[in-house]
Amino acid sequence: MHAPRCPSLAVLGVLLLPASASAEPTNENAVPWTASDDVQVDLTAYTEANPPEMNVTAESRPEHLGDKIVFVNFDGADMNGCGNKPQNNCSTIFTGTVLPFEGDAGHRASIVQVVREKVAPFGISVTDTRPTSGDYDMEMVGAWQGVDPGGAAGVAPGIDCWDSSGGQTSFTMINGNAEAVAEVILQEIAHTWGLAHVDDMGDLLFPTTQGMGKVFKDACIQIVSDTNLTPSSSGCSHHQQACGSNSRQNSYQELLMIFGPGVPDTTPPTVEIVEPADGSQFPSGTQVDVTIVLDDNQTPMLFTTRLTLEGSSLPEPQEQVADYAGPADYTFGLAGLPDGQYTVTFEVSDEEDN
Ligand SMILES: [Ca+2]
Ligand SMILES: [Ca+2]
Ligand SMILES: [Zn+2]
Repeated sequence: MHAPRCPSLAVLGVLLLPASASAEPTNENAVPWTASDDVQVDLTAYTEANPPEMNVTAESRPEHLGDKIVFVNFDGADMNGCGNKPQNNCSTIFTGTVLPFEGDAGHRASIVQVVREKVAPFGISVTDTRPTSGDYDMEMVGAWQGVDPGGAAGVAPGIDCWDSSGGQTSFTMINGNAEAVAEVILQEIAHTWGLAHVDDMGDLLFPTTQGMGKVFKDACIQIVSDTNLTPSSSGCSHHQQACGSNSRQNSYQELLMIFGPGVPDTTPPTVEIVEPADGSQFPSGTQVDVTIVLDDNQTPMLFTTRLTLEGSSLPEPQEQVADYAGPADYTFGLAGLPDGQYTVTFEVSDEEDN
């Protein structure tokens, strides 16, 4: 069970009234309710078959946690051969249409969460919303319309020593689990920061998709020129500074040199119950639709949400914990409740347990 240290909270009181006057109060409480020993609380909204309705709130983000902004573009774009700057969807690699990523909001947020975790030590922030100004990298994540990428999982315009060219466009063409997609994103974008391929399956710069749980390793590793792992060297002086050699790379230390240390997200998320109003009363047997708005300083965000339903008709509070992508609003249908007075509480935490 997930227990947020400092959760954001929203509380709602709801009253279900009996349809007729025949319902007898069974205790001395002034609130009429029907007691039962086999209370069934049907939180249908929390089952996988009945996911809550989601409405994404599109706002201009992000808060800039680090100076380097990575924009993960899942929405597709028509690419133009105008260089490699993201601002006008420029790319010298591909000038066709990148299709929208075939993955829902939850999958997209899970991918970004993995990318965020792996760049957390460095001054880099990650968003799925295009910045309205300033310099940023753009990773196009999606299939190329009508083009077979020839087995390539991703592609970048080249090795940009010290990220001296600033923001650039690169591509991830595969789909799969969040870890697999995130690792391709990170390798392509790391090339546009100056990192070369290395001979270590545990490093994100290993030249194939073999291996899992890769990180930017804090170790000097042999640079290689191809997937046959042919030893090589690179002209970027950050290799020399980190490892005293042009033929070895310390991915972790070199990113720290280029971007500085990470800036943690300390801004807690917010949750607000917008429907129904506190103290609302409903006819007996009504499904009560509860709509919440989840928001955070970062987007996308995987929110961990805890719903608690307490009521005089329930032998004990009902509790459900689940993850939802946002910022967005969700509607939960509370159905099958006996008459009574209920309190619905939502607690929410962000990816950093704020
Ligand atoms: Ca660059
Ligand atoms: Ca936050
Ligand atoms: Zn590569």
